[in-house]
Amino acid sequence: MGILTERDIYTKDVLNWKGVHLFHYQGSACSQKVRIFLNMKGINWQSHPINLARRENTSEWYMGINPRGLVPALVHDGLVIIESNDILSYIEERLPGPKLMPTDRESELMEWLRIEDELHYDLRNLTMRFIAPSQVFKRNKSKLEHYRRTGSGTVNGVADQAKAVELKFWESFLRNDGITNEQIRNSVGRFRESLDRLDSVLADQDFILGDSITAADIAWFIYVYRIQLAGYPVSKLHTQVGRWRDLLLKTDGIQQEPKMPIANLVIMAAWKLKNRLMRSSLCDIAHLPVTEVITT
Ligand SMILES: N[C@@H](CCC(=O)N[C@@H](CS)C(=O)NCC(=O)O)C(=O)O
Repeated sequence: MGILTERDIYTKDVLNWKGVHLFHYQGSACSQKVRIFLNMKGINWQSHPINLARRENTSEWYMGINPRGLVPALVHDGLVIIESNDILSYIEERLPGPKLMPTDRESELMEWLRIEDELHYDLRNLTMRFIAPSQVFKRNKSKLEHYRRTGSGTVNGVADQAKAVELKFWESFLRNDGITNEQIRNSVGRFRESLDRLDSVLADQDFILGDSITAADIAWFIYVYRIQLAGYPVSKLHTQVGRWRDLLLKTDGIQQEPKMPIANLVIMAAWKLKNRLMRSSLCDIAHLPVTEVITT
């Protein structure tokens, strides 16, 4: 589980914090997942917004809490937990509220969460190509150098491989001036394969593990919502997934969370119009046969 050791943490103040604190960003998919989880459990938590657009996630202070410089991060009674799926497991085990990770279906649940986590960079690719122009996301060399140097660089006391992967992602982004068409096609292909699998599971039941909502639904809902915003025609390609998404959208505790900030929606609408006119929408690039009307 992603509980950090004291050696990993440079911002020592948080070690004295009591209660539940979440570092998060409104438009971050992983933050949305954790917020929904906390909402559905009825847990009171203190909000610490980290503005990714202003790069607050790479400040010395925040990198002293999460050495990866990513949101979300949870602080509970002085313990720091990173990685959204580990945060869900921690909350499920240690905090009160209705159970959302059934132990009798643990291996299935963990398998869905593992696939979701593996697709995280694919989700990023689609977000950073179709939700806003690449300029919005780009970090120049000196920003990357600052990121490399900041924070402990360790997780559980050992050099953090995940930070190296982050750096590699951003170096590729800089080199290619954004996300390439080939990356998009690969990411769409991987999503399509997983959503086909999800579609067949949902043909016989309302939710991923059966009749009630679990962490698997929350995690996958956020991804499905996001790729649809990016222009992936969810309902056209995966009818059952579309039906399930609509059901979850009507559920208390979920509705508000995936919404993008208004300013981001305006940028996204203009960017999508341009992409559509230039024939470089997600469907054009990934050669998908259909387009979908996007709901926000
Ligand atoms: N595997 C991590 C991924 C976290 C992640 O990549 N978070 C994104 C937002 S969804 C982030 O903080 N990005 C930092 C950036 O854009 O600089 C998790 O599940 O928590």
